[in-house]
Amino acid sequence: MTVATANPGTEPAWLQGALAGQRASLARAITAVEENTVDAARVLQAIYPLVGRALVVGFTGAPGAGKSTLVAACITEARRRGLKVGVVAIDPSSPLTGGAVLGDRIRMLSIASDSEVYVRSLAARGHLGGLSAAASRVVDVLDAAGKDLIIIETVGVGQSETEVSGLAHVTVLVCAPGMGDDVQMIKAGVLETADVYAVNKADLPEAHGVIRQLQAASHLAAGAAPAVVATIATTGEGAAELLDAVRQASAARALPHGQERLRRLRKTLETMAAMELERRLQSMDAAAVGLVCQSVLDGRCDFPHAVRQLLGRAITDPQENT
Ligand SMILES: Nc1nc2c(ncn2[C@@H]2O[C@H](COP(=O)(O)OP(=O)(O)OP(=O)(O)O)[C@@H](O)[C@H]2O)c(=O)[nH]1
Ligand SMILES: [Mg+2]
Repeated sequence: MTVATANPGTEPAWLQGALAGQRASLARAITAVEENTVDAARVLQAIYPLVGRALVVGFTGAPGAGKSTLVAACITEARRRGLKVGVVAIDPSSPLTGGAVLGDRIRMLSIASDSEVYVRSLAARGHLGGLSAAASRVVDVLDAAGKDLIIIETVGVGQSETEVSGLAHVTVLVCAPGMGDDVQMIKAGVLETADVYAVNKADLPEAHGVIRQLQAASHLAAGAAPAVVATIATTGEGAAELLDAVRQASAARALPHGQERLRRLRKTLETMAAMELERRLQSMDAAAVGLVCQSVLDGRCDFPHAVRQLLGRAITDPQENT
């Protein structure tokens, strides 16, 4: 068995470039882990010693609330503070609102040419091991590449969003007035998973009502009451306060670097092991599986035992041990 080396300095130039945060090399490393190409194992081996330093923030909220605009404003503010920023945008062009993709918003700003800002969009479908697993590996590459702040922008309010916000240390729920996403209408569970509420479009008069509702809702939270921050993403107002609130919320949850690194490595290894097990189960000898099924039907074998037999076969089948 060959093991990719983890010694710094022995990696190919593109991988060293990626770890140094160079844009083109970073793109190659991210594609490798996103699409699980032949380079993936080598990239993963190189990054995990370095993972666990970045602050990871998820932005969620209804389509059109202004997430992309607000993320762009927060990037500008973070750069003002000297932070290196990575962004993972999940399916950023919502068909519901036709909202501009994050990339478009960023192209309009001075951060477009900033080499310390790296933005990557992930399609919502078609990832090995699922979207959140792919997003998690991409976040880890950005972390290893020295980004201080990594922002994940998700779409809508759904399963994938909840999953993806689970990758973040801090989740910001972006609300806006007049979009049918009044507090009562925000899907159950979403308010509770957020650590900070951003009331965007605070230039609109109806924003006051949303702020009041969220302030009331924040006191119902089980843990620390989420901060409610008013923002006007189009002008950047409130972005500094929002980043301050995020920083404050993160203080309560930060793990020491070593522990965080282990937690993230474990997550990736578990995903990859599950993917490999799935692949082996799918490609198992049909006759052998048939025998196990038959023994269940005949009452010679109970379910837990049958499951253990399948798992045992999947792991030890010599055909699969290549
Ligand atoms: N008045 C006002 N409009 C804003 C503000 N922030 C964003 N918008 C507008 O709201 C619309 C939607 O903004 P996006 O940033 O695309 O919203 P989004 O939440 O990313 O949308 P999806 O990606 O489609 O879910 C755009 O037309 C923005 O210009 C704000 O603070 N005030
Ligand atoms: Mg968007």
